[in-house]
Amino acid sequence: MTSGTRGKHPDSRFAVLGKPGVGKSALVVRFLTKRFIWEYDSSQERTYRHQTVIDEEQVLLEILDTAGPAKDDSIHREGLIRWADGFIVVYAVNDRDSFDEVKDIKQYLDQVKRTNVHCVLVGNKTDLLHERKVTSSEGRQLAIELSCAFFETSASDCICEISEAFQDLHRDIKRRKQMEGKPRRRSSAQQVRQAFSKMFKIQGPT
Ligand SMILES: Nc1nc2c(ncn2[C@@H]2O[C@H](COP(=O)(O)OP(=O)(O)O)[C@@H](O)[C@H]2O)c(=O)[nH]1
Ligand SMILES: [Mg+2]
Repeated sequence: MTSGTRGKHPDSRFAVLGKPGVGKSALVVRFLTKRFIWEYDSSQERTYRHQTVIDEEQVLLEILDTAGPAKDDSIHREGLIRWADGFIVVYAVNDRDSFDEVKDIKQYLDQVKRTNVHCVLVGNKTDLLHERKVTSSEGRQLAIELSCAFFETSASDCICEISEAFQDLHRDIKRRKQMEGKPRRRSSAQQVRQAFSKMFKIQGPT
């Protein structure tokens, strides 16, 4: 979707997961184009490359909009989970089943990644006020339980919370990459101890 980024390594890779119909494609397209499109091919899995600015920094995001059941045990799906640095797990606030599926999805991510999973929980379709089946506090509570950030969105109404969810996930991933990239510095106390021990060995008993 973004020209001039071919061959460039992405700063963050996101996979968007959730029960079919919760609005994953709508959210992704809204984030990328600022537009809401009512119908998408629900069977199609797509990856987008998107150059944007987050915290005054140019970043290249790769976003995988998944299709089909969020959790299947196929090798293909496992590969996608390994590929991603972080996950946007979506449910629809008017679909209780999609909310109940979230725990299973997170468990599956933990199992495949076997490391601290970066994830944002998104409750979508908040514009459907009279159809709501999941309250905001239930969503927030689940996010705490799963150690995820939490946002409620409406792909049809507003872009702001959607952008925030994507940006938040990028920041989280960036923080971890910085921590991992930092060379471990020995404390000065440790250095002094090592110097003494070296001296002692050199002058040690004959
Ligand atoms: N009212 C409303 N409808 C939405 C919203 N997001 C998606 N939809 C609709 O929900 C249906 C499924 O959306 P889609 O993005 O294809 O879901 P996906 O299968 O999770 O990718 C489509 O008819 C969308 O127009 C939303 O925030 N509000
Ligand atoms: Mg879709």
